[in-house]
Amino acid sequence: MTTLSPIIEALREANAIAVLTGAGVSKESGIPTFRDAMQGLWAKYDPAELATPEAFARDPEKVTRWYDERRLRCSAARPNPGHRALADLQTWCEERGTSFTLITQNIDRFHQAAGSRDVIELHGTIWVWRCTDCGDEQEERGGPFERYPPRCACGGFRRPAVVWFGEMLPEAALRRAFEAAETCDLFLSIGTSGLVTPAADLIHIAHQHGAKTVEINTEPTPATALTDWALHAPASNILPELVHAMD
Ligand code: BJW
Ligand code: ZN
Repeated sequence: MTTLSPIIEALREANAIAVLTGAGVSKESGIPTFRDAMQGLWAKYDPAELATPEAFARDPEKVTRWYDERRLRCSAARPNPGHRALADLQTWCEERGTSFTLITQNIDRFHQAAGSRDVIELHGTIWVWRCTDCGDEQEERGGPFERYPPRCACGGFRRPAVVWFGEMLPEAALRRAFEAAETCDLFLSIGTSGLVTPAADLIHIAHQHGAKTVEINTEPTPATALTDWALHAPASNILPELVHAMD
């Protein structure tokens, strides 16, 4: 396993840093990763079969109950030291005039709660629910819904404003993410399995454009082979160590 010192040096020397995060970053906040999410009553389902427009059309009650359970779990959870270290890294970059872009696939908004600014959300957020008839969006921070699916004032069903399989990612977010991957000189991929595109393409794009790449994950991933440095450890341990060693 790589030691921290070459990565610290690369962070210090970079002019533009881009970071992509996935579910592993929120794991130590008590949020199961996407592939761990099927617990209790949900154990018999495949997450890829609930996170689709087809599943919602077939059984909107089941799909919205699953998402609401996850929303309430996020309500009870807090950002962890890994999220806070990334917010500190952004501040460190701003003070030195280094460009910093945080791109996340997570829908929990823990990066923002930890103090990160201008986060690019590729897969939307579980806190906003959109009417499938009139498009009205509402932030939902309260307790469980009264009925499933929740209804809009117009009578339409509300769904979480997340991106399901087969749906397009928000255009502006995706454009900014590609631009950051193309122009950075250091790309960090943290806590993501690298199985879901187009997010999984970003590290390859950064690599093709000459950026150095770092992976932080408890397990190797398909992207490990192309990374310059791989740290196989929990993000909530390694990120504070890495960022605080830079002071
Ligand atoms: C730790 C740790 C610790 C643990 N510290 N690490 C064939 C047919 C149809 C479509 C496709 C197809 N082939 C490809 C596609 C495209 C499809 C896709 O990629 N499918 C693959 C599964 C094959 N992508 C899409 O459909 C996207 N849209 C799109 O491409 O539009 C154009 C298009 C349309 C139609 C056809 C073709 C193209 C949309 C993707 C949307 C993904 N949405 C989800 C659900 C969001 C809402 C929700 O949460 O329910 O986003 S899926 C899910 O995966 C979620 C995540 O953001 C995303 C990524 O997961 P992530 O974050 O990597 O988590 P995990 O759980 O996979 O991994 C956790 C990692 O953490 C692991 O590596 C652990 O080791 C590690 N870890 N603890 C550090 N403590
Ligand atoms: Zn409506």
